[in-house]
Amino acid sequence: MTKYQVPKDFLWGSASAAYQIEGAHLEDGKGVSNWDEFVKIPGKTFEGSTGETAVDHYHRYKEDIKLMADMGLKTYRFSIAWTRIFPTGRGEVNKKGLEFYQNIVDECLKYGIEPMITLYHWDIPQALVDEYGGWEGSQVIDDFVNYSTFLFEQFKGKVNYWITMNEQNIFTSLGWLTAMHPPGKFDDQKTFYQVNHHAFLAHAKTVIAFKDIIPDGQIGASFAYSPSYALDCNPDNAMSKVDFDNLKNFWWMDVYAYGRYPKNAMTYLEKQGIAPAVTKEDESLFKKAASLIDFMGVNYYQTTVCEYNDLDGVTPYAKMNTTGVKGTNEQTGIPGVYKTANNPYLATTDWDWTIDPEGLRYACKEITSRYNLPIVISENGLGAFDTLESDGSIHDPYRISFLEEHVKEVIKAIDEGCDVIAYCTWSFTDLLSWLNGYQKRYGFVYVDRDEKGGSLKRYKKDSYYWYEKVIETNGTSLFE
Ligand code: GCO
Repeated sequence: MTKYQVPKDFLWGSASAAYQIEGAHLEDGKGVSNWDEFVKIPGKTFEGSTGETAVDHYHRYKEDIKLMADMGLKTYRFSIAWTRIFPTGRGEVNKKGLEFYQNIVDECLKYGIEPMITLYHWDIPQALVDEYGGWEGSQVIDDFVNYSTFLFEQFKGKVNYWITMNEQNIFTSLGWLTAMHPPGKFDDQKTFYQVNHHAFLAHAKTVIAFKDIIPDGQIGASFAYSPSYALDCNPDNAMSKVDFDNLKNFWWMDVYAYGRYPKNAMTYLEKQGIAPAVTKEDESLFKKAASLIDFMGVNYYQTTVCEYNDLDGVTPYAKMNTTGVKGTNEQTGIPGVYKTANNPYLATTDWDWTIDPEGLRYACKEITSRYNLPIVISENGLGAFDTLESDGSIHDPYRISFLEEHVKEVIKAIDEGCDVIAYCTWSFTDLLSWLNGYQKRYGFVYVDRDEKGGSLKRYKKDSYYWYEKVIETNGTSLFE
């Protein structure tokens, strides 16, 4: 392979999630999810934004997928809402809900777009939360496997790429540690680790069942990976990086890829009495699933910097990445990237997320060297304020710069031996940001709406045409 080329069958894609795009939150028999309830709590979402309408993908999926086809998109990653299939989590199937996703898959296949299905993107049936606490109850494992295997049977022969969990580290952290996501619990560490253990078991049993139903399919989990850098060469800071990685990164990726928890982190949690109870059967399920997964999914947005925590000297804490970040205006020309007043060298998004394109190559190389697994970059994108011009155009050079810098790093990672098989931007159309409403736009396609509604009309941004060219030239246009 000559330098800076990607395999001809590389999957240039884009991603979405059911609750963030579909709307029709109670239409055609769909059941109530935890998010349908959570958004009703005053103050939890930006200006009370909800996914009740979202960007109406439920009714406009043909138009959206046609826009994907016109772009030349190779894969579309989307999630299935559990409550459209089983409105109360299990039992009678909602045929209209199933039909919606069959139509999406058929529409993709009509244009030669590879469907990539995420089984769980944070919207658990409220009925299961009411019945046994959702992810807190061990029954969720069998209910999730029942839901997943039903879908495998429905889509075998049509859908080859599957993701079990989307950002398990995020939905559990925000749900049980920060109260920002359902069920809105704060610092409930012991439950947090037990909930994760249930999710790991649900993932493992699903992977094992998958290989019996779709043996030639590809399956993995998507982890929100923020690679860590030690603040400097001070051994205390280097050690805090090791501790941070074991507790905040490898805690998930080691279970997915090795089938076991990282030992140092487990020891640390056991000393605090908050470690999950792991049976021999659990361990053998984890190991079997780890031997079967086909890729590591990575949602990448930023890196973090680790410094010794002189408060208690044990729990590492991550600081905003204030060093070594090249994303300053001058170097990447990303006008939308602001430097905060107290961190003149910090390059961040409008929501203070560090911009560090090389961090994505770091992530790919770390995964390759630690796990030697193929990689699906299942999310990477820039949430920003976009402006719809009077002529219907949207000029988003900051998004083009952000994506260009990151895609170049992916191509360099491939050149250095990383087996990256797909790159999915977040997101194709603008959509609902869980906590930041509709103002935080990620799409190649602008959707005319704000927190109060809108025409929902679609408009191609400049970045749409940019990505069309990248796909057409299989990435070589970036190095011309
Ligand atoms: C946001 C986030 C989300 C996530 C995605 C996680 O701003 O709300 O960026 O959109 O990226 O849902 O998988």
